Amino acid sequence: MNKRAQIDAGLEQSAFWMPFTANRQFKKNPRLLARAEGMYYWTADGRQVLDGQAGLWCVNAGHCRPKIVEALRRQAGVMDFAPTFQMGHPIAFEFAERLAGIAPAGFSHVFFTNSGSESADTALKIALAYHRARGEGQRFRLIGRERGYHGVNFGGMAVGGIVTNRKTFGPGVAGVDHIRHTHDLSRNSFSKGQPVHGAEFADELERLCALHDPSTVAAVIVEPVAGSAGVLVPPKGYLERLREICTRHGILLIFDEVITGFGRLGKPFGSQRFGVMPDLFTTAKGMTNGAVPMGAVFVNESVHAAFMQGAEGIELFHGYTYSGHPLGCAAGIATLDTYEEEGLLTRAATLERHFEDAAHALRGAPYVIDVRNCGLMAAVELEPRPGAPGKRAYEAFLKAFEAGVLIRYTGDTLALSPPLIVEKAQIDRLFDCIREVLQAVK
Ligand code: PXG
Repeated sequence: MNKRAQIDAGLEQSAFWMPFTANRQFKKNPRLLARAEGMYYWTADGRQVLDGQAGLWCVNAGHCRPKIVEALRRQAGVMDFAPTFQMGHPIAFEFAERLAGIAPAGFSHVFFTNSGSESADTALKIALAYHRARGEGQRFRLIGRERGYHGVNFGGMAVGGIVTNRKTFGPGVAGVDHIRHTHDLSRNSFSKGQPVHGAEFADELERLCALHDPSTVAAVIVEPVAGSAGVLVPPKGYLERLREICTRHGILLIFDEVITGFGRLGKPFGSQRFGVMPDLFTTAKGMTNGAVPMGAVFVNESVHAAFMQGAEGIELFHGYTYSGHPLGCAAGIATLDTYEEEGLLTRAATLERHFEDAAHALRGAPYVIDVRNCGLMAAVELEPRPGAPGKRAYEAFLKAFEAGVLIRYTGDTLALSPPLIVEKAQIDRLFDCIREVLQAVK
């Protein structure tokens, strides 16, 4: 069956096993996007849809930006692929240099991956290998956080803390533990920006260090703002305290900046927004504006230096066929050009107040039990429908889509993360649409 005929006939027999999707439900009633430009998608049947989630938290400069499209076209005709194992090609070096150039001071090197999941697993492996290189191979424990999301590969799944993503896949990686999440509705609901209460949740790390002995702990990984779990903003003082405990015990602190990187919080990276520096951080998504799957792990000079000692030879037995892929690098360089020309890595800061006011104006709307925000990320948490958790948010998502607005939902939380080119009127439309939709859901 050709594509058009299959779409006309419905997708129920389609070969595509869709990720993180209720396949049978979706295929009975598909929602197909066919085209995109700037702040908008167009559906296969020609409706315009405002993108309130930057694709999947990745299209930070908006869709189909001319420079990126042109760079991809050009590179595809010049060199499609070249190995980066024992060989090199110039734009991989150029892109790494450009990335280091916008990173916080001291982050001198990047390791290329193809996704956020690969970045998470790469960062964890670098952390383990780092300690071993320094004669501390007994540091094998990895600590994550409840409700954390670090992708779906074994390492990231193990340190992640979203139950549904873990429960079906066996015991996972040995030596992993978790600190508690920072969500505290009873004390912090309707916080604007960083909540006031909860810095003490970081002390759980101290408790785990006492339990396992700190000399066995290699790394702690957290998202500066937890995205997938529903935009959980770190309480004031919390990240500082994590940093202090890690430093005191010689534990590496990894920030997962797959969502918070590339301008989402009003600075190039979340660490800069919060003024707390990790030792390594992971990125993907906005790195190529979502145009090519690509990620990177940034490491600071002292972590990198630990590998560059001793006899010469392969310093890290790790890498992917597509690490530093020419198309990804071309798209990435054009993405950074676009970000820089349009000031997008800091634009969220200038819109944050408007976005915050628009989000918090939903306080008092039906079912809204919390609104939280940071940079151009916001969440509207709904009271779950009794006996049917998640259903209300799902219905809100469907109705918003019918009304021409694309928003994410996770559990009973609606999440907003528009492209960073968003205009104030479009921010208003996003939240107005949610208000209307909430009047209509049951
Ligand atoms: N770390 C973080 C913090 C992420 O948000 C990943 C790692 C994994 O990235 P890849 O590229 O392997 O998918 C992510 C991905 C959502 C949603 O709306 C979030 C992500 C992916 C899909 C949906 O909750 N984040």
